[in-house]
Amino acid sequence: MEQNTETSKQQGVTFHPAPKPVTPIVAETWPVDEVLGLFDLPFNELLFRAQEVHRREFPDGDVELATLLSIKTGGCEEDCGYCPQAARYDTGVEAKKILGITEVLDAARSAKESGATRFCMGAAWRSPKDRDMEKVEEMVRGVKALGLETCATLGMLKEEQAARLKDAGLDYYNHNLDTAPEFYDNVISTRDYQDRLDTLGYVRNAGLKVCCGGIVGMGESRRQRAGLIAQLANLNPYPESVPVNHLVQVEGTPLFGTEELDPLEFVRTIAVARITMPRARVRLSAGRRQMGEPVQAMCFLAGANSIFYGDKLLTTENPEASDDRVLLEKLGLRTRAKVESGGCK
Ligand code: SAM
Ligand code: DTB
Ligand code: SF4
Repeated sequence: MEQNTETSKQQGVTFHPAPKPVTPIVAETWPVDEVLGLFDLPFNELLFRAQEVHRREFPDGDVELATLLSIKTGGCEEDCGYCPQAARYDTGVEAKKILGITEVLDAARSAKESGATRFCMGAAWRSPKDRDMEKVEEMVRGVKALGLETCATLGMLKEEQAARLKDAGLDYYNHNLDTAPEFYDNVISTRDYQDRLDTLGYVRNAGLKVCCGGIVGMGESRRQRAGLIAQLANLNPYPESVPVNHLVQVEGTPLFGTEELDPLEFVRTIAVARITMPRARVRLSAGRRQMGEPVQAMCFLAGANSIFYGDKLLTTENPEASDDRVLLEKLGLRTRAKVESGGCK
């Protein structure tokens, strides 16, 4: 295949040389109008359809618990309008040095003891420097050796960095499209949409699983929410893991003060993600603390089957782990760890 032997440009997507044949990263499976048609369904009809897909694809109905650790906090040079870690916004987040291996492994061990099956390491970087890579690879090797699935989100990658992470034992790379292409310039100016697609292409080519989602509640229209989901669903193949974040409004960021999204619209977004990406782990991500139990329960009904588990996201609050255990128990939802170990709950 020509696209594997030389860099070429087709339909706005750059293909890069890869050692083995790969398929183009974008397909046209879900036109935006069709995705919008799902959003426009009567609420109960939409949830019914999402439940049908969810039960068919995930008969165990388990919920994955993923614990997040900020391995490098604050001081980021980018201008993402939602982000408390961007150095240019006065949000009270202090820039810190990269964590040491012991601290990371202690956190991973305690995540595992609490029932998490995936451990995600996040860094406030535009992209990792080569000197950072060795440290991150050591972390990945250590976390993997504990028997956890590994995930990292370090910003934009070069092709060889993706391959190095794969060699170290990384399972997933998280890199979000964040929003629809049409809304993107309202949120970020220091990297463009194509940069994100390029990184996702390198991640795929390296044989890593893709964790890719976005944020809703940033002032985008319903059509633009449909545009984000269409972009994700048209990745070829679509991501194995899809974090749907609700904007956490942080004082000092440009998006602070954005009009709040109707919670039912957030539930709709989860349902549409489930229908368009049937086998993906759809993760109810940032913003759960502000949602309360009834909205989260509706999100699980709409097809969410993964959460960030632990009292903190990267810099903002997540529900207490003990409250999450109570909620899952109340809803009769089993964790993936319990299902895989043959436990009854
Ligand atoms: N610096 C890397 C990057 O941007 O790719 C990795 C870390 S970054 C914090 C990971 C993702 O967190 C962002 O792409 C965004 O989707 C999400 N995020 C950041 N701040 C958020 C906020 N205030 N509310 C909701 N999601 C947020
Ligand atoms: C993702 O999509 N959401 C997570 C994870 N990937 C890295 C991050 C949410 C960050 C929320 C804001 C904060 O805590 O700083
Ligand atoms: Fe930096 Fe990532 Fe925050 Fe953007 S989202 S400012 S790249 S840490």
